[in-house]
Amino acid sequence: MKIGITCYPTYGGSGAVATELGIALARRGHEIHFITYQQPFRLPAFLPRVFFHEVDVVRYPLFEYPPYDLALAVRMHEVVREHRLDVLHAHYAIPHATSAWIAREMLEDDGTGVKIITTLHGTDITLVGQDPSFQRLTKFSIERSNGLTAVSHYLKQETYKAFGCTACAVEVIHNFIDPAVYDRAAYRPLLREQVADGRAVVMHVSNFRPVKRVRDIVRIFAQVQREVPSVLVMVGDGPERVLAEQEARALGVHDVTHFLGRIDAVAPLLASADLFLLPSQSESFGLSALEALACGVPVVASRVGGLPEVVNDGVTGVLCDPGDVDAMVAASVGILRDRDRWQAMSAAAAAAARARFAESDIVARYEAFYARTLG
Ligand code: GMT
Repeated sequence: MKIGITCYPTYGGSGAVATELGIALARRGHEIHFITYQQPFRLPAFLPRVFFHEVDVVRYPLFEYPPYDLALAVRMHEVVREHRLDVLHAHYAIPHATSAWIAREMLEDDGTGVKIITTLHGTDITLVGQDPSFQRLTKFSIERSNGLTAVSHYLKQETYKAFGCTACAVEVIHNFIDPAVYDRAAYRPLLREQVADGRAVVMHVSNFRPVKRVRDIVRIFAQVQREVPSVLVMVGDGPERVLAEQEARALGVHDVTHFLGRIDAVAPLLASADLFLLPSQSESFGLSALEALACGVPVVASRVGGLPEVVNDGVTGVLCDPGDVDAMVAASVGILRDRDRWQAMSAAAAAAARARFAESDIVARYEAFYARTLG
């Protein structure tokens, strides 16, 4: 098949999933065309059967807000025509599904028959997409897609609840990991050797948006390190990084908290971690939690959204109410202090990630979904 993929190319779970899906599909013989404003962050420079088409947005004095969604639609239209794409796969509804719809309308007389598949990732449904300025357009774009997938059962239900499009068949296809990449045994524990000095490594990876509750992470860690000698490693960057740094100083743990900034390849870091914290306010799936589990890292997270579909409470990690810092401290200390429990959880985490979220199984489900949508 010839598949166009549009996603947010910068740091974030939906861009990571879209890119890794494209790479895996190309490995299986499909031709993949990424259409976006920047080379996706997890896309290496050259791969056979993988192409990148940059969307250029013209700057014009009248355009206080340059219309990216229109430029994207035009680029999609061009790429579909030139490369005879079968599928346009939009990751994150706003504005990608809308631009795909415009492109398909423009192609109506060309006989290309391109189909639009939209994958709903999270805040496109739970937050931004429901804003009154977007709600009707999100609903319209969802309803006009030829195929819809959601990354969790929770998100599928939220889609029906928020948009009432019960006539849409939303297929749940969970996110995935490559077991060869997210493998604790594959990496030398450099981080452990260089920063931990015999202490436990507590880790968080995200884009530091308010929904991640990054200050809670520092608060949890500040109490945990009093009970278990440990260091906190914060990977990523975003609007609340400064607040997290301030919190670390205020709580006197800045010397044992390491902010590493944005790092593309997180698996080698996760392979050094003893515990992963994800105390988000909402999370439709929690790709970073899955990546941690696959590396044998038990996860302490919020019992929200799709996280219970990823973390098996009491077996591969512990789920607590969002904002319940004390419960998360108790859960973290309980895991880190008991070596036998940690070993059991770590092994269960790596095994569950492989059994339920292996790349080969999930990518095959996308292939089958494309084939069904194309009829
Ligand atoms: O929906 C978002 O907020 C953005 C998106 C992203 O690009 O990071 O995150 C969502 O998609 C990820 C990949 O499917 C999921 O793992 C995240 O849980 C989800 N984020 C939220 O629901 C807050």
